This record gives sequence, structure tokens and C-alpha cells, in this order.
Amino acid sequence: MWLAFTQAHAQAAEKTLATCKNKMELLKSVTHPTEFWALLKFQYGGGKDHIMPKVDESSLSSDMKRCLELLNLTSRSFAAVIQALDSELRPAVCIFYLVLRALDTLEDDMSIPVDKKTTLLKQFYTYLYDKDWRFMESTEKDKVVLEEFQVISAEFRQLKPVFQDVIADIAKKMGEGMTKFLVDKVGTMAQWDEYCHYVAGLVGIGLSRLFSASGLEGEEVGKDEGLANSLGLLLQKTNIIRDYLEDVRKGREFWPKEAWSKYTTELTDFQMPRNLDQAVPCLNVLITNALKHVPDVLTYMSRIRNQSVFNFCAIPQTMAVATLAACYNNKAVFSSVVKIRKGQAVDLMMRSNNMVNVRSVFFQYIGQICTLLYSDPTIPEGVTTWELVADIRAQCVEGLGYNLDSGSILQKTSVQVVGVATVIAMGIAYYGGYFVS
Ligand code: D3A
Repeated sequence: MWLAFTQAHAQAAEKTLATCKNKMELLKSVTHPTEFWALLKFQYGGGKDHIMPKVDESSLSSDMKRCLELLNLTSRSFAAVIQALDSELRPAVCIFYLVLRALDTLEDDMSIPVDKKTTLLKQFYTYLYDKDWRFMESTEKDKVVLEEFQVISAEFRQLKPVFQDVIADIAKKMGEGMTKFLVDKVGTMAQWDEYCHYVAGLVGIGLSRLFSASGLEGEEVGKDEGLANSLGLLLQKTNIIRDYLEDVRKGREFWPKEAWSKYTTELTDFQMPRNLDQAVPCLNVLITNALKHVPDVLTYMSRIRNQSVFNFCAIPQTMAVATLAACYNNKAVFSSVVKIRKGQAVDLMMRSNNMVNVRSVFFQYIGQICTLLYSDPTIPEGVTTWELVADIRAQCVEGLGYNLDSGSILQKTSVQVVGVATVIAMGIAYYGGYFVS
């Protein structure tokens, strides 16, 4: 009774807090009409239920229910997107996510000596078949996934063998790969790609294989590892760029030395206001490098046929491109964490539902970088960025023209004319000397 009373109060307090938070978010977006409208539609117009439908959990085993709770504990927003996947994929992706979260928690835990951690990471995939394995010594925020690993591994063993094989194979390769970067930091740009491949590219590859194995996507999606890898690299590089401050404060370095050593002798120096003139060009170089994965992402997304898989893949990608646009040439990366507004995030979620909308999101946010470059020709490293963003925008527009379902020649032609005109204008501005690094 007492418990019920306090639980009811806690729930009421949580609801009130959430309502206040929602109102605050609405206020933040009040000067951005599209976002304001998106927030209203999402909260009150059924948008939320459309993207994140409520799932009936009554038929699930108690272990699976606990896995869903763990998923919600470790990533509330992502949990909703995973639960919106069609039923064949939902449990497999949920377990894959928790297994990866456990591996990641081991990798991040600085309290585990390197020798012990190396063994744990390399052996990790075998623990999926060991009903007794769990790890009680972690000091990390998400340690619960290691402490309750028996529940996760029990559900793993309930999955279809084809799903089990994909998850175990990726966990094996990822654990092995992570050990290469336990002592040595990321040096060259090639090593940056290699590190991001182990921690996120392999996720893209594994998920793509799960999509195909479920029958919801064709074989091609699971077989093209290059494209799937690019999805992971764009996400991981975006996180690494955005989280500069948080990481250096925790004594971690994920920015590649080959890039930052051209501007400073210590990566930590970028935090100091007097070094911003060196920090920002390096930031721009890394963002340009991350944006190189965008063409692959567009090709990958254009192959996805199932609506729930499409939303699941597109939401993180549109958010990543919006984050990169917010970080570009932005000194704030070195003094705080640059985040997109909730209104913006909701607008992105609602527009991550088909290829035409995804292309228009990419076009818009890459356009934000173009506008910056256009308005300030002295932006450091701007010329290389310019060449790339012009290409990406052309690809977005080209795709838009050919994917318009209504198919009127006039419509397609007008989109192409606007696209070509934009690219020509960019070219004239560039070669006319408006952009100098
Ligand atoms: C590359 O992995 C994919 C993917 O490949 C085909 C498809 C969808 C999602 C992911 C990927 C992912 O997305 C998250 C991520 C970043 C780095 C690794 N991952 C990852 C780990 C495990 C799985 C899938 Cl199963 C992106 C992410 O975590 N977020 C946080 C929540 C955000 C979206 C981005 C949503 C929000 O509301 O803020």
C-alpha cells in the first residue's frame, strides 16, 4: 500500500516534470515555426504514436520484459525507435543493442586493468553461450547490463540461430578490434576509420545482416558491407567530434592525431580560449571527413524497403547530419556540448520516413554549412568543405527529381533546374574567389 502510494506520487511527479520539460522545449522552439509545429504534432497530434507505437508486452517472457527495461534504462529515446521495429526484428535488435552496450561498458571502464580487459573483450562473445557469466566489478554508469548479463544471454539463446550467429560474429570481431586501441590512441586518419569500424561500422554490418535474415529486406542490404560500414562511421565520427570536451575531461582522446597535430602539440589545448584559432580549423577538417560518408548513406537508405527499418536507420543519420551542421565552424564545441534542440530532433524524426524527406533534410542541413561558407569566405579549411557539400547537395537534388512519385516531367525538370542552378552558382562563387581558406 505504502509502495503503491509512493509509486503513484512518483509517477505523478514524473508526469508533471515531463509536462514542464515539454513546455520549456516548446518555448525554445518558439522562434522556429517548423519545429514548434513539429513539437505540437508529435506531443498532441499523434506523431509520437506513429513513429513510436506502443507495443503489447503481455505475451513476453519475464526475461524479455527485463531486457526491455534494461534497454529503456540505457537509452530511452533509442529504445522507443527499436521497439517500433516490425515484430520479427524487434527482439533480435533489442538483444543486439544490449550485447553491444555490455561490450562498450567493458571497453569504457578505466577501473579494469588492461590485461584483464583484453581477455574480457576477446572472450566476450563466448559469454553469450555461458548461462552463468556476469560481471559485477564495473564502475560504469551502464554497469547494470553486465550485472544482469545472464538475463540478456538467456534471451540471446532464445533467438533464431541465424540471428544468434550474426550477433556472436559481430561481438567477436568488435571485442578483438577494441583491444587494438586500449593502449595506443587513434593516430592516422586511416586508424580513425579503423577504430570507428570496430565500434560502429560493425554495428551497421551486423544490423544489415539481421534485416536481410529477417526477410524484411533483400539480400543485397546484408551483403554490401561497405555501405553498412559507412552508416556506422558517420554516426561514430559525429559523436566523437561533438563529444570533444566531455572526452578530454575524462582523459579520453578519440580525435585522430594526424589531424590535430597540424594545429597543436596537445589535443587538450583546444579547450583553452586562446587556442580557438587552431581548434576551429581542425574541427572543420574532421567534419568534412565525416561528411564524406553521406553519399554512401544515401545509397544505402535508397535500398531499404520496410518502413520500420527505414525509420530506424534514417533517424540517427538525419540527426547526425544536423549535429555536424550545428558543430561546423562552431567554437562552442570546445566549451560545451553542442546539442540540437528537442523541436529540431522531433522535426527530424518525423521527416525520417521516406527518401524524399531524408534527401530534403540532408539538403537543408548541408545547405546550412553552404550558407556559412558563402557568408564568410575566410572560414578555415572552407574550400575542401565547399567542394564536398556542393557534390552532396547535387546528389540530394538529383535523387529528389528522380524519386518524385507524382512523376510529372515539369516537376522533375524544375527540381533539376533549381539543383543545377545551385551547383553552378556554387561553382561560380568558388572559382570567382569568394572562398579562400
Ligand atoms: C550503424 O548502426 C546503426 C544502423 O546501422 C544500419 C541503423 C540504425 C541505428 C544504428 C546505430 C546503432 O545508431 C546509434 C549508434 C551510434 C553509434 C553506434 N550506434 C548503434 C549502436 C547499436 C545499435 C544501433 Cl543496435 C545511434 C544512437 O545511439 N543515437 C542515440 C539516440 C538518438 C539517435 C542516435 C535518437 C534520439 O532520440 O535522440
